[in-house]
Order: sequence, then C-alpha cells, then structure tokens
Amino acid sequence: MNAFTPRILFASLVSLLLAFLPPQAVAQSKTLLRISTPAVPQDWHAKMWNVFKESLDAGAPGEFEVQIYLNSSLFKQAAEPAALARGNLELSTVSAADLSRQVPYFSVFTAGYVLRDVPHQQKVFNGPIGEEGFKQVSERMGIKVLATAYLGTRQLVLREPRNIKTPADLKGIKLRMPASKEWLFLGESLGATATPLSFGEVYMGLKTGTIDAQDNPLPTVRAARFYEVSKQVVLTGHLVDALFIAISQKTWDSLKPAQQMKVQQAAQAAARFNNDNRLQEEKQILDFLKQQGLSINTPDINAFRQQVNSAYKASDIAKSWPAGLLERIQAVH
Ligand code: KDO
Repeated sequence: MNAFTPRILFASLVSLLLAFLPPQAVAQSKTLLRISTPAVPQDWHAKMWNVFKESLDAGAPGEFEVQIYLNSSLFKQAAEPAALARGNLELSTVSAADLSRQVPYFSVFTAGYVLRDVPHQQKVFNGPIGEEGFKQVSERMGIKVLATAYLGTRQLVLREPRNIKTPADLKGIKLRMPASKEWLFLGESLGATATPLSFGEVYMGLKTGTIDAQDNPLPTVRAARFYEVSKQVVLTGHLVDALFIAISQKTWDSLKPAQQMKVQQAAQAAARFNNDNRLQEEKQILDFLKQQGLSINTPDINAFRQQVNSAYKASDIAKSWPAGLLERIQAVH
C-alpha cells in the first residue's frame, strides 16, 4: 500500500456513490438532462440541441444542467430507447424504426414512399395520427415524444457511379442500412442487397469498399463528409425521414408542470431550428455535391415507388400495421 491508496479508495467510493444516485441528486439544485445522439457536430440535428439548451437556460435559468453527447459517445445508436425507458438517459432522438418493435403503429413510417413530403410529414405527426402513436409510445415504452424533427429525405449515395434508373439496376449493390429489420427491409425493397452497419462505421465502409452505397439525407452526407468517399447521388427520395425528440418518461414525471412546459418549448424550438435549416440546405445541396465531384443521377421514381409499394404489401412488416392506418395517413392533405 502506498500513501495515495486511501485517497484513491475514497475517490472511487465517491464515484461509486454518485453513479447510484439519481441524476437529479447529483447537481442538487439543478436537474441534469443528458442528451445522447449519433449525430455528427456539423449536422442540424446535433446543432439543434444547442438551441434546446439555450432555450432552457433562458426560460428556466439555473434549473437545468444540459449535457450534449454527440457521435454516440454516451449510448450506441439504437440503444437510446432502452436507456430512456430505464431512466439511464434523459433525452435523445428516436426513429420510427426504433419505436416499431414495441409500437407496431410506427412501422408504417419506416416504409418507403408513404409520407409524400415535409408538409405531409409534419401534418401527420403534429395531428391526431401522431398524437395517437405518441400516446402508445409513452404507455408501452416509457418515452415521451416532445417534437418531430425532419431528418431529411433519404437518397442513395454510391461510392462508384452506375447508371441507376430502376430497382433492377441496384441488383447486387451492397447498400448499407442501419441495423434493424425495418431498415434492412427498406433497402431490400429498393432492389439492393441490404447490409447492416452502424452510422459511425459508414465513412470507413465507403472508403474501403466493404459497402457500395448508403442512404441518408443529403445534409447528413455533407455533415459526415460521406461525399469525400462517394461518387454519385441517386435521387430516389425513398423516405421522408423523421426523428422524434424524446425524453425519458421517468424524467418527465419528475419535473414540475412549469418545468415540463419549458422543456416542451425548448424541444419545439430545437425542432424548428433543425427543420428550417435542413430544408434550406436541401434546396442548395446538389450544387455543393457537384462541386465536390459527385454526379447526380435522376432515376425513374415511379418504378421505385411501385416496386417498394408492392414489396411492402406482400411483406410480414405490413401485417403488423394497424388496419386502416396507411389509408388515414394517405388521406392527410
Ligand atoms: C443512419 O444511421 O443512417 C441514420 O440516418 C438513421 C437515423 O435514424 C439516425 O439514427 C441518424 O442516422 C443519426 O442521427 C446520425 O445522423
């Protein structure tokens, strides 16, 4: 035993105690809100969390300590919902695929060519359809959805250019998708060979050629610098993608009503910031990608839509959709 041992022991004991205390107790007067996301710093859905923090600091000064963890540095991609449910994490964004395992209602939103465009997406999620789904999420998953952020419209991006007009032209292409049944089915429905990989590994996958392609909204292609290791964009526009800003139900229930209101407002401000900037960027991004040397391929969207629709119709995935939900979504104008 050397002279430092007791001090080290004491420090370890303190960290151990802190780890077992509820987050609220750590900062006595302040409620700790930790945010975990796979988003890279330059992406709008990373930057929106600064807006969340600023809004909360201004609306409820001294009441919250907001800590933002980007690049999946706190929880792995897709591990966030379970962490939120257990109260091990306070805030994150969750995708429709993340929700659909426990709430099949959301599975329909993982399908290609269901949501037409951004106004359609926002109307659906901010109206009775969204309300009904989010209620199920809070009851079954212990997660409260605070706002819907537009992640962008997903396009295919290839490391080597090909002439892609119809789904048949994607045959044999190793298309990276996030690792879940719903995402992989979407990739297969487009005609490609879907390969699961986490977001953090996509850049290297493209660089080394372990994958031929990936799909993401184009602002993310810029933010994560995927354009450096890609040569072609194929404008399939197959998914008008959303991320739901979500808080652990345990955290939410521990807040006073006035604090809940401030948190809700901060989440809405963050979503607005993300949505406005992303939409603006999507309008100009093809110029940027062309300047980076990528070619832009416009495929036969109807051929993709038809193939994707019939693949879903015949699938087990669609069997889990509540009767009439797809038609209700389509009827929103
Ligand atoms: C991705 O892994 O392709 C994806 O776009 C899926 C989304 O649901 C979301 O997890 C997103 O990555 C991350 O936030 C990183 O941008």
